[in-house]
Amino acid sequence: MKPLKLVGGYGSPYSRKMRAVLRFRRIPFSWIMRGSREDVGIPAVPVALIPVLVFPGEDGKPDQAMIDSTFEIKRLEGMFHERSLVPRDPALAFVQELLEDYGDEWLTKPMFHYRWNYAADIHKASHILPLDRDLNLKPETLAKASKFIAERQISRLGVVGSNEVTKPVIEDSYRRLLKLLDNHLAIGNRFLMGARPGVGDFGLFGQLSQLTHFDPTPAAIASAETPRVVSWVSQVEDASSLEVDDSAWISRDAIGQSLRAFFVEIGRVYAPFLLANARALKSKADKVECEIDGRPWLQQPFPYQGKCLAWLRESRAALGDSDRKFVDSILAGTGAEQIFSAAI
Ligand SMILES: N[C@@H](CCC(=O)N[C@@H](CS)C(=O)NCC(=O)O)C(=O)O
Repeated sequence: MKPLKLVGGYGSPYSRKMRAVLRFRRIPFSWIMRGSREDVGIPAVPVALIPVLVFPGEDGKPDQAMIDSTFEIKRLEGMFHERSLVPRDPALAFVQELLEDYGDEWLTKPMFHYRWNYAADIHKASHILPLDRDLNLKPETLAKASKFIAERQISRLGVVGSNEVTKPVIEDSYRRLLKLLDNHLAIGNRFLMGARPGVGDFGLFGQLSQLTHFDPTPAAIASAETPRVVSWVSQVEDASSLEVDDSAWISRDAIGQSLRAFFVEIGRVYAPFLLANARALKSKADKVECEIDGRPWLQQPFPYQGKCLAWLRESRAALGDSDRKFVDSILAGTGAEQIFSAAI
């Protein structure tokens, strides 16, 4: 098979997630920076998002392009069986899915918040992102592009719910996540669920690739407080040399307090958001208003995250009875169980 193409950006967490996935899975691909001179002949996708994954059309058929890292990973799972990111045990696979969703959909809030709130972070991202597409930009063009991107992104802070009131909620949730990942690694774990990475690891990795290595404010917090997490992120970025087999996944009885702490965190911040967002969408309200971590939360409803809640519920419902009971027993008392039990 010809190599796939991954079209994305260095500053895009989901692009970094997919690149790390392809590297770990040892699937041949070429990396194309969106908007660069190499970005030619890529089939159109329904929504202008990155990363775009392009599957070569064999036997003269046209290439096929798709978006959305979660579904890109699923398609790869169907095509390639070695070095899968999904445990064979359906209950553990579900737990990975929940962790991936939290990484993709909550951690993107701290990522976007830090990048477009603090002067040093705004300056770095707004100047480097245009150069990633064209290294030879003239200074005047770069100045215009930086101003444009900074203004556009800052105007979108409300879309992820970042404002003066929610700032401590978002920042505290980032610091807690760093601490609980640090603790999980410090007690001898290499990845979230054993000695091999799953979709959950890559979900966290995508956002952390920016938070701990690119954006100055959150990167300084990570190196000062949890250097182990900074190193973990470097290791997940390219885990192509890691040898794995099925025994590398943890068994059900090895799920301990350090992993359970992630579900407590999900219950604390992500669950109330997901539920309030779904209720706002259902009632066609123009705002999501709720309380998260003891503070008022206000943002625009986010239709995609309404779908995330529905997909999580479907996945749990599709489990066999004993697998569902096991998942419920892991989530019981963490707060994350509300995602599945609360009325919308
Ligand atoms: N759920 C999607 C999210 C993709 C996404 O939001 N990508 C951002 C960049 S990280 C994007 O393309 N935003 C539009 C833009 O930058 O113009 C995924 O997992 O791939």
